[in-house]
Amino acid sequence: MSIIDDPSAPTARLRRDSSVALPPVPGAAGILHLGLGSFHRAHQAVYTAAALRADGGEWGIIGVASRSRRVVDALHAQDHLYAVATVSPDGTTLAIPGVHTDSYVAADDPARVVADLADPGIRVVTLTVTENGYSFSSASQHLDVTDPRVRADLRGGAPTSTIGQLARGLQARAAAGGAPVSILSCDNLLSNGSHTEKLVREFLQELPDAEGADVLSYLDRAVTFPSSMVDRIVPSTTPELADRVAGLLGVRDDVPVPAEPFTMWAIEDRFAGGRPAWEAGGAVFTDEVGAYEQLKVRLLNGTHSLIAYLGALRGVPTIPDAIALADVEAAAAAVLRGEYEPSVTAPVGVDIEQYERELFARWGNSALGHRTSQVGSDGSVKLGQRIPGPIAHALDRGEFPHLIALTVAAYLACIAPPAGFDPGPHAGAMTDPARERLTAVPTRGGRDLAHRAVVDLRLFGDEVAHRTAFVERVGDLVDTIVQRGVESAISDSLAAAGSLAHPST
Ligand code: CS2
Repeated sequence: MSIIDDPSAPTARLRRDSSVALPPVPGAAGILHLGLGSFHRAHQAVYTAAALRADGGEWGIIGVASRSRRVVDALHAQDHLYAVATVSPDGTTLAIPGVHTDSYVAADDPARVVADLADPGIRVVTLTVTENGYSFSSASQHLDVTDPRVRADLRGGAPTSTIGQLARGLQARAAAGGAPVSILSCDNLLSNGSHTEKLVREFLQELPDAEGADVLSYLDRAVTFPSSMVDRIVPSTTPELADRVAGLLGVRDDVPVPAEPFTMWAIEDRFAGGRPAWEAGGAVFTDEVGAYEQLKVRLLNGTHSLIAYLGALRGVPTIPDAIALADVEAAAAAVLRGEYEPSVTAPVGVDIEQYERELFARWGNSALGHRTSQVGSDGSVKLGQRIPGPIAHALDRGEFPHLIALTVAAYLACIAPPAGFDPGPHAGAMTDPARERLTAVPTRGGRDLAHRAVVDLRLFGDEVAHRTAFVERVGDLVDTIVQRGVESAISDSLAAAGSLAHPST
């Protein structure tokens, strides 16, 4: 029975005057956050709550959603309170971070984003806008100045792209006195700080000198872009979770966030205008963020992509369902240990073997219900972060990354299925910004499709485009998936990689 039909279900909303244990009202906002999705609310918000408990300070968060009103409306109706539900097979525990002071939708009030960025009270700007939110062209490896939103932002008016918002906001901040500020990317990108800085600078360099030059020298003086590695599996919220949370809280929360127990945040400690004591929540401040990012983006995210595409093609809805299939688990173990691990150097104090064991337990968290379609979405931008380094690393050592080739083939079979091939509903539910470009012209066979994706569209950058044997292998594996089924493609790849069909976990 849904709670809506249950007469004993709570109808009052979670609010400051609810009789549940609540954190104190946060101090004034010192953080502006772009991307008010579930991940931010289950990750940074939780660390910020711990920092405020331990150290106080004016580090409340103003949350900005790009277009969707759902979360913003609910937060306004709930005094900006919501629950984070930590979900595992052992049960569900709730925490209410209560760190947001305000929220709004950028599309409704684009000028306010610029004004908030210029406000000297804001000293840290954080981003979770996904890999797809940076207007980065994998083909040119620069800011995508052909993107209509970037072009409009360059012409003037209130900006709508994230990079445009940051650049125009920093321009306004420089003009308003130039208070120091840090921009902290919390997305799964390698070197996410310098990546963001490069794109913001490229935007400013496109402006006429009179407009851009002062801002660039302000950036040199008073703005930093630390890198950070973020990690916590956060699936989409479901009505079932909202029911469970209402049952536990005794009041209704329309926007609870489910998350796994594991959480990690490694941050470069370069903050121009101060920062919250996030270490109180367990964040690690380190000079080795690059090593943490590589470890996470390759071992966790790269393998996650393979599990998602193979799982979807095998017809299963969730990551735990997928990893429970023996051949998918074997493929995950083979790509993780044989193709990703050799390409990374573990940060000091991180035990790779333990990290890997934990990964299998995390993917297997059946209570979480993380969907294959969610992890498989936006593969064209996600894989560009996850696979190029490991492909080059393997090929340059005379080895062949068979399971990474399978990842790309399975991705293509899901997103651009060749005529007559039905990849199933979970692949159909995946969204991807390259779907149209991939399917605009009919392709003749797997090699043609692989060539279009990797060489013509440069989805994974220049380096991979020149690895002809890799591109051909991807194409052949697409043909195998289409003609003989994904199970055959998995067993061929495992055999070629010299792995057993049984995982060694
Ligand atoms: C996932 C990530 O959707 C995806 O591509 O690989 O969102 C993953 O769950 C997180 O990065 C875990 O920290």
